[in-house]
Amino acid sequence: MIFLKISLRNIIYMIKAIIFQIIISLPLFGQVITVKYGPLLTEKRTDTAMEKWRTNRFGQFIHWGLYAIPGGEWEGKIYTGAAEWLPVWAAIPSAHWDSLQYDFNPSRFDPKKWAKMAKHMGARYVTITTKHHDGFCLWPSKFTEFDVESTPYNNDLLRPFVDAYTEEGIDVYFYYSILDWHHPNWRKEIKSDSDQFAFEQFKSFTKNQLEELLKLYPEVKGFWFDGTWDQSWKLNGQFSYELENYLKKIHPGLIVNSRMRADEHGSRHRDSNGRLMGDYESGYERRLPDTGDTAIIQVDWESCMTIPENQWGFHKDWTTSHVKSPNELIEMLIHSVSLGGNFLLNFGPKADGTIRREEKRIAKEIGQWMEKYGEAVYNCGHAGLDKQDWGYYTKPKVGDNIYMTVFNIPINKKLKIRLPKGEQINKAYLLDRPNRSLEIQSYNKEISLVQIKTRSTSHPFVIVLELKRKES
Ligand code: FHN
Repeated sequence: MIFLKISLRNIIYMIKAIIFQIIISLPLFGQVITVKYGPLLTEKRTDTAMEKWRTNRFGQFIHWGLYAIPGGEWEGKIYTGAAEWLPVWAAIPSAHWDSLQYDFNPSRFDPKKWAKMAKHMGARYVTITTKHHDGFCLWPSKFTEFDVESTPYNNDLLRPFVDAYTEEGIDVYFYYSILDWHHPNWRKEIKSDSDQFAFEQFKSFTKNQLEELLKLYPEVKGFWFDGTWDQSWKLNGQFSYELENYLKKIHPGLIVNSRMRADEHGSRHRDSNGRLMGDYESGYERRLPDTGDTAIIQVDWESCMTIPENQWGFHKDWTTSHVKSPNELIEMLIHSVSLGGNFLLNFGPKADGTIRREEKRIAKEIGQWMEKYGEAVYNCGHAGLDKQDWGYYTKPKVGDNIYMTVFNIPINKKLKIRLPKGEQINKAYLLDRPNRSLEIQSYNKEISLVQIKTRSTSHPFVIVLELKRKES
């Protein structure tokens, strides 16, 4: 009897333990959480606008605003943090910061020069900060006085900017910060009814400004939202869902990044079931997916990158961190493309409207490289081959060729290639010397070697691989 009692208790205990195990492992078995305000679409977009976004691959990011005036320096002290966050680093009262608008006079702003520089660098799209976290607007907005119209410059900056870039054939995107340190109704958290009331006003302001931007600049291809990490915005999943839907209705083809959205459970970028919201993943800030993370090719994505360690707006002192070289930046670009992503490289113009010498030089060097090898970037994506130590494969959407962008040459000058079963190399040649084939050697059944002769170069270079099916 005792035996029976114990075993019954044990059985009940075991059943409880099993139920508990099942419950905790449900997410592993794909337990689905009900989400009403998740992605508008669950597949990659296939429309022309999104196809163009993918073809572009390389973009220029521009952070420009009042923060360019102090350039990271306040009352004689240099703050090494990001220049656009200076009001936080130096605890500057907002009235004091906002009065910088009376000093904003970019008299040397020549957007045609900017656009030409971007074009020569090889950028196919540009994303400019229309309003950053401090709330200052680069366009004359009906909904605030804290804009370019109330500066000594008193001219719309976005109109000539959009015209100049469009003329160069560069697609224009608008960065827009939801977070707004200037707006009286912005709330970080909703703690009371009055916060709720204020935030409702703020939501209308946001919607009005976005509509205004689309009306004034119908050429714009999309919005790049930022500053969406606070609880107030995350609690408004339904609103951001409806806003995305609405903006896309009034501006067909509009592209928005994943930062815009949270679902009704507060999950950002991806909904509570891991599905991407917005049209592309924009969480890769100053970082890239690991080269082995080929799962990322399931979605569209973009990495945005600074030239120094972490400076977006103009900072006077670039010596406080590592400044990436053109080769390092080219490698990041190719790394992105090899995993089917876009690369958005940031520039922080000065307050007078000119671009710093270092940025011009970097843009020029990248441009010289792109002119020669851009074929391995535009309209290219993941090649489906295992990455090797010499660099990255990319594959154009059209055609069968594969590009190998070489960053590291082995001492034996033989580049390893592991091919999928049934494939063999038909031909390999340097992209800039198509008439001379490179020697191919067999290493073993799966691996071939491409022999480089006396290549000595200070820049990465591209080899074209032509594959063919093995005869059986
Ligand atoms: O806080 C901003 C930062 O200043 C900059 O604009 C970057 C660009 O991706 N976004 C924010 C941080 O995520």
